[in-house]
Amino acid sequence: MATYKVVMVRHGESAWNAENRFCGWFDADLADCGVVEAKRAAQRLKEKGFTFDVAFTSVLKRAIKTLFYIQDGLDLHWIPVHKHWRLNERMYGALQGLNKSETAAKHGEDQVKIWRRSYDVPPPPVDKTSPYWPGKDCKYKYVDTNLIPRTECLKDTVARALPYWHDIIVPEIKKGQKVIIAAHGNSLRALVKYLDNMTDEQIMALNIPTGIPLVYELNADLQPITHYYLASDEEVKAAIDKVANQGKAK
Ligand code: DG2
Repeated sequence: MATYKVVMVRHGESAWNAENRFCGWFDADLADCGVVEAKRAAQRLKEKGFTFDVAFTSVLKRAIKTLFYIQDGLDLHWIPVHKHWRLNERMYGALQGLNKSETAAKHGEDQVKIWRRSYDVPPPPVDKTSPYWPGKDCKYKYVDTNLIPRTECLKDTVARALPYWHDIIVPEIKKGQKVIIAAHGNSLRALVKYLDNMTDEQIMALNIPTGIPLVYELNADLQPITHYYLASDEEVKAAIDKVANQGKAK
């Protein structure tokens, strides 16, 4: 019997997901289809009777807007929303802005898979003179610049997301608050790796689809009992395959 339920959702498809570009900390907006996915996520949650007391998201608008569409669909505009850079997407370094298929054609699909899915190999770092370096972005003006990454592997994302999970999210869960987390493919992979105690090899095969709520049922010690997506198996498989295939050369 689950003591707690936590819902995670990757934002709906962003403009850069639609263009198949590495996005990372670039603040891409939702694509039109991403808005549809976000509204559908709200509908899926409503159909299953979910409601929330508190929400957590990143400081990137694709996740913030997805969360808002979910709040809108559930008439939960009033709940507290906590936004934090520690839930941001993995910093994709010098790959940000590049097309994933073109990068695979240039460097090989194996190399792109390493950059996308290996646990501890980061992409090349972004140059501090690049427009994609977030160090001068006002979103991060209260963040110690030494904490703003120039690149991250998933291990780095785990290291910066977990303190937020433990210090900020877990106390809310333990108070009995119903929690939703709207974040990103890799910041959610970081949480899932931790929760499911996945090995560095197992996490390589995990792809999280856009806009489909993922429910984790936890026991009193916050150990996962089960998890499931709020969509049919076929729909989830197609959405996961779509993410996995983004790194293939065309
Ligand atoms: C994607 C994840 O992040 O890309 O940064 O390109 O979840 O914010 O759309 P998101 C990006 P992959 O790791 O799946 O290539």
